[in-house]
Amino acid sequence: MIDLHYWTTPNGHKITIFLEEAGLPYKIVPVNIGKGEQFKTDFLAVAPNNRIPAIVDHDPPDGGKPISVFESGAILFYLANKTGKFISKDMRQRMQAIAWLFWQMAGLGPMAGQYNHFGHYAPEKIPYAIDRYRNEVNRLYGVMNKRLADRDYLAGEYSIADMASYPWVVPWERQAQNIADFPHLKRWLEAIAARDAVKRAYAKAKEVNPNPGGIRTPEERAILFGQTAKSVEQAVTR
Ligand SMILES: N[C@@H](CCC(=O)N[C@@H](CS)C(=O)NCC(=O)O)C(=O)O
Repeated sequence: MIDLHYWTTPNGHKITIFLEEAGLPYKIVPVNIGKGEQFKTDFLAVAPNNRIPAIVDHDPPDGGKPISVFESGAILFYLANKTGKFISKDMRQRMQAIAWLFWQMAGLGPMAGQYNHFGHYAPEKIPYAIDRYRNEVNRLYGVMNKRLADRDYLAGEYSIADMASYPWVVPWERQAQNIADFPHLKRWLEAIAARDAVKRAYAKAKEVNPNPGGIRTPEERAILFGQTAKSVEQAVTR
């Protein structure tokens, strides 16, 4: 059994998609990040960066004691290795999936996250920051669109690279992008959306958090946008 420490955000969806696709048994441990549950001692023991997602696999492939993994890219890589699914055994293909997984983790996720912050949450509208991140997300969409012009999925076959990127393209409107400008990306998005496992993953999110929709209250803002080294220090001594 796998415990999935999870909240209903793009990085969380990556892992429910994998688990549903692979048919692995899992139990969701909700971590409501708007309420500050990411600072609870039990969660920090598996996720020292106070960010979801994280997993604890009670049945690891080496037969040893439970293993915990944080960082969504590392979790996808771990699960792909554990199951032998959604990553090719062929070295060249495998490296494509890994490169695109890293690309999502280092590029699309952080840039779209920063756009979200400056475009939707920052108390002042700073045109330079908004333009910078909207343009960078636009460029990254262009990179994916070009990549998908002559192949179905980012690494050729459907893989963990697609599972990492898909939840970050679903909210394209909120990222001030127009999916119609990216026809290959649009086709890819629709193909993944049509998968039963992906539908199940998003349905699971609704069960866990029937009222999603971002950061609304001053308390939520303080928890999510007021973090410094002190937040981490205080959390471990709680
Ligand atoms: N690089 C991390 C990023 C995870 C991340 O940013 N998670 C957000 C939700 S999508 C979170 O837990 N935020 C809690 C917080 O900011 O305190 C990963 O991919 O796992």
